[in-house]
Amino acid sequence: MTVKKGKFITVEGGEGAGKSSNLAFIRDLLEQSGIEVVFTREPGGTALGEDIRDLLLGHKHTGMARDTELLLMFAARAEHLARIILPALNAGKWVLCDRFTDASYAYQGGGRGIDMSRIGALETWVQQGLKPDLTLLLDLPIETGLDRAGQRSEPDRFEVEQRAFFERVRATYLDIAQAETQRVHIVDAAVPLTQVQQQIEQVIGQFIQENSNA
Ligand code: Z5A
Repeated sequence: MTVKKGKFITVEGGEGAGKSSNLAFIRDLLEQSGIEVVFTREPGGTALGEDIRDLLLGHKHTGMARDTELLLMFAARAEHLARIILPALNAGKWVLCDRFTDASYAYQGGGRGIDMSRIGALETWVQQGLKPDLTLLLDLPIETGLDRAGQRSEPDRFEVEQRAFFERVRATYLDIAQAETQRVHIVDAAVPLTQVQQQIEQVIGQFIQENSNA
């Protein structure tokens, strides 16, 4: 895989954590510092990836096997890396991505119970060592997140899962954060939006300072 020059930032979290509410805020912070940002999401980010997203989130294939779900996530990711993420990083742009491989560990590993080593094998194959430089994990209690998410549109194929599923997703995210303290920063997402954004501003500000001349 080609050596990258830009920085790769991902945002993760459970249901209703506020990713959508905060991604534009993060993009503004980066752009205000003169950084050229490519803003994208997973699953999706490419035409093929968005088609895969429809298969994954829609209700046409409700009984999809968990391995199929995992492989589709990584198929979309391979396309995303090849067409969007790597070209942008190699051109010196920063990439801001709504979810990435931590979500595969959390949802397919923690949530669905797929062995983490099998996810790791796919990660190695598809990413060949590429990892985000910074990950913001928006964390909040399951009840709060589900209450917030419930006030929105019709639930997708993941949002209809039981509470225990989301507890496992959250626990896996927190395990990753504990194991990778340099990369993953936990943001308390249960507090009002202005306070969430204060925490984000601090982490992003420091990251820009450390990397703007890199
Ligand atoms: N998935 C996977 O399984 N494996 C993978 O590898 C990948 C993904 C990459 C993609 O959905 C799904 O794919 C996801 C995991 C799975 N599962 N689900 N569902 P997504 O990421 O596109 O959708 P989502 O997770 O449901 O995110 P969302 O719908 O965009 O929600 P959100 O961005 O976290 O929340 P929000 O829309 O910003 O906020 C929710 C509501 O709360 C909204 O009304 C806000 O106004 C409100 N809100 C937000 N923040 C606050 C605060 N601080 N206080 C009060 N109210 C707030």
